Amino acid sequence: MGIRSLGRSQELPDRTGSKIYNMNDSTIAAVATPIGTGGIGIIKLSGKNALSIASQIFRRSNSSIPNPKDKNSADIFSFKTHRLYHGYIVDPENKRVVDEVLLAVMLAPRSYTREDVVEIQAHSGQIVLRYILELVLKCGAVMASPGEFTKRAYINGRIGLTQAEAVIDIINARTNKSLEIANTLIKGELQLCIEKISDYLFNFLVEINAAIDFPEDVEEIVNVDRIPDFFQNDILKTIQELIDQYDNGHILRDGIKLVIIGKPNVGKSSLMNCLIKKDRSIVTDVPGTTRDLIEESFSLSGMPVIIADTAGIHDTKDPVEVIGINKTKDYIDCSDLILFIIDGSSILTHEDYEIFEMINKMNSILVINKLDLFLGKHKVNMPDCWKKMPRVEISALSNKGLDALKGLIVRISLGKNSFDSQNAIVPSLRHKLLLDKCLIALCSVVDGFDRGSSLELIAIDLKVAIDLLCEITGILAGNDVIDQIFNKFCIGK
Ligand SMILES: Nc1nc2c(ncn2[C@@H]2O[C@H](COP(=O)(O)OP(=O)(O)O)[C@@H](O)[C@H]2O)c(=O)[nH]1
Ligand SMILES: [Mg+2]
Repeated sequence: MGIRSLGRSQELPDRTGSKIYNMNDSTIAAVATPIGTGGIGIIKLSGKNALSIASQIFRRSNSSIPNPKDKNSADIFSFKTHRLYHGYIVDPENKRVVDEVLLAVMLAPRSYTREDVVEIQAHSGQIVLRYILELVLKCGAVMASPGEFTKRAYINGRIGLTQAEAVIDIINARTNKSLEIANTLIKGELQLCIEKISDYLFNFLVEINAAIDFPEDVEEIVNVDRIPDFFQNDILKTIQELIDQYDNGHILRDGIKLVIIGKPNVGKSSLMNCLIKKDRSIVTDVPGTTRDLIEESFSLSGMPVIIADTAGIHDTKDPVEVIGINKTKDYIDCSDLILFIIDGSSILTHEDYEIFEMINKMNSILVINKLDLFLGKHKVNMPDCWKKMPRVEISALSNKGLDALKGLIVRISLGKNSFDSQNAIVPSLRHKLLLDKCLIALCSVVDGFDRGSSLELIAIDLKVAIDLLCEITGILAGNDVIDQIFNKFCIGK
């Protein structure tokens, strides 16, 4: 048996993730429901002292009148897990009843965070919820940071990182289709798929390392002379498919940003109102009515859309209009699709031409408005270069042509692909960028075998690929990445 040549083979990645976070000893608390008046508001506690903290302020109702002096009535430790108990929140300092509540204990590990959890369902009102939150903080809980409950679920191994990210997607889902995509991720299908690939690659790296370290012994056991078919066919193909799924499906989850632009009085605000089906923008025949940017969201064939009506672009010295026009120009740069609208019932002016120059080569649709005024009459005389733009004739006044415009927006945004949002695994942008890099590293592995590179070099690329996959699943995601992900959450989730 050969002597292990230390330092030559690639150090195997630590795939336990155990080093990343130390478990937190604190018990966290937050109001888990939105601020505002409503039916119920929930205060959530998680951590090893959740029960003892809650027991200091909760009095169980043995009768209809609470008896704050009755110490035994707060024996939360005897409560059955996952059951609701009726009682009262009592301020331990002045013994006053704060609210009538329902309380549930969810004992570890059968809870969202895998820690002991207490949920207090109070009446929803800012004052009462804040009062109860302050009481639990006084009794030893600490205020939860955004996403900390879900972060604990992840750290305690209940969910993978991609599933934790799906929780944000579920909260933010704006259409049924975006919800379907988030639900596939929360089931852990991406997590599982990436884990399977990285397990395979990990074992392959072990074999390569063995071949590097014990060249004489390993030949009979493993064959590392050529790339395995499974690697070439299945692994590379699956990663490529995941990347493609991002391109096909992310629009349905993330939505698109539309912007309506044009010179004054062409019907931008009228079109905005037609699309969102409400009178949001002021429509008048006075040029320069819309001076600021107006954003709204709506759903188009399951695709979440954010649309902006903008100030008409033209030469003006009015300082307010100038600010509005500059805002429009900035907004154009960060939008996915431009609706460039012109008045089809009148001749084009230098303002239309200037706008065309500004958006030429950008993703745009030419919307020729006021069809009711020019139907059957002369058509607007436009230069040939304009005709390359996809275009549609509409009347924002009578809603004519609106379905054609909507169809065009969907076709341009989603492409021709029919997409099964219920079953497709759609990685997020973070996953997709890591998968892109992983594919490059794996292609280098294939290339290395083709060119007969040394196993040491091949192992380096392979380890890079595994590390990138582990960054997706969270095993190797640094604290900054984890913090960035959870900072997108709201407090109380
Ligand atoms: N006849 C006709 N008038 C329209 C149409 N769309 C808008 N208008 C009118 O054009 C004027 C300017 O519309 P508005 O939406 O405020 O244009 P904006 O300045 O581009 O936002 C208003 O008097 C609208 O009623 C249309 O399709 N047909
Ligand atoms: Mg307007």
